[in-house]
Amino acid sequence: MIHDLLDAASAPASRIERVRLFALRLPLVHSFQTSSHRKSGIEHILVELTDADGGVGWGEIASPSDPFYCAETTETAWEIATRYLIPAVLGTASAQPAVCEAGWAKVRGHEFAKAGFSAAAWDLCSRRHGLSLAAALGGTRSEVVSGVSLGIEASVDALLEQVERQTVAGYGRVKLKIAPGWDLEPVRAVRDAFPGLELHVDANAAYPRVEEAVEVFLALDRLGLTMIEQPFGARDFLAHADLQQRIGTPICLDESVVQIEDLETMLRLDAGRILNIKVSRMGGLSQAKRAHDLAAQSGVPVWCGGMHEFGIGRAANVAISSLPNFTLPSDVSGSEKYYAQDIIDPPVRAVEGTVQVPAGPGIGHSVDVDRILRDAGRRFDSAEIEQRERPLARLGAVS
Ligand code: OSB
Ligand code: MG
Repeated sequence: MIHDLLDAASAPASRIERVRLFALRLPLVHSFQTSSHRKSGIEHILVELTDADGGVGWGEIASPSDPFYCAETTETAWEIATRYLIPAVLGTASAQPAVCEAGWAKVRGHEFAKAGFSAAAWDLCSRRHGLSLAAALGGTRSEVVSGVSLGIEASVDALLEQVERQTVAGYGRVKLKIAPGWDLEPVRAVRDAFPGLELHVDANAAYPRVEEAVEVFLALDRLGLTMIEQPFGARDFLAHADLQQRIGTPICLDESVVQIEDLETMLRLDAGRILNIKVSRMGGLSQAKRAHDLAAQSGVPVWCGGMHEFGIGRAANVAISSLPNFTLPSDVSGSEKYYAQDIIDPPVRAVEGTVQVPAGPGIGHSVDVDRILRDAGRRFDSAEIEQRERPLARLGAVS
């Protein structure tokens, strides 16, 4: 029987006894530039939950270091995790995801921080019930089609070289980052050189809401793109709706959709016709599943976006991408596109642009705990704190 892990009553779990956090930095094999900034390495926070029976679950807080994609940073995630989320999960009766999420419900925002804890609870509980995370979430696919996301390069030639490299590696969909000054010329060049490639562009909210900006999108509309992702500001549903009425290419929203209500706004205003579901941006797997279900009911296809996750977050992205309405390629490219050595075994592998959904329990990969213990910078262990003074209950009091 498949337990519904969203329903506490049908999926019993014991309480969480210990939480550890590890801040880990990995170098990127190729530096990545978006409309806002350039990165050569990534620091994420890994969350380990241990329950009273010794069951363990892992999650990843994939917040960027700087508040340029959203307001969160690694620092704010660490603060929220240690002050509020750890006390919340230690104070709840069960490791069941819905119970943990209810435990921190009064904490507003901080979706990336919550998402790491949510994923760890899902991993722990699906393992406990002998289910793969994909099956626990309601996934139906045994493999997931992946695309790759390419940053802004120093020149059009350098970009063409990257596209060549990734198509040779087997990926059939490429997403290009665009920004004012880096849009029509590079996208046309890629379109001309790779006419059959499934191509889309992502502006990460970089365009002002002015008529000259719209001209760029009217021109991009003629290049046969699968979608144009998040041209305008996160709160600017109206600008997206106006543009969507003028172009045939579907607009895809990313930064704009943080809560289910945002998706409802997008649907009501026709501000986009595709949804990028990022587990981190939506505060975790339960919310991501809800967004998937609502989009499915509304006939809006979804795909899973990435935040350069290490293996733990990447595996959770593969699992959610196995749900039926993830009908467009997800950003779940193989680990080696970003990291020389991932922290899970085996790493995520894409063959001909396709990733197998693991059938083993939980995220379906083993976590390289020795490596994490060796290489992590900052760490937090609730067991050490409890031995010292047990301040957690006090810190958990939110008024
Ligand atoms: O908009 O998808 C985005 C990375 C950082 C911030 C925003 C985005 C991205 C990516 C990462 O495109 C793609 C990936 O993880 O494969
Ligand atoms: Mg995006």
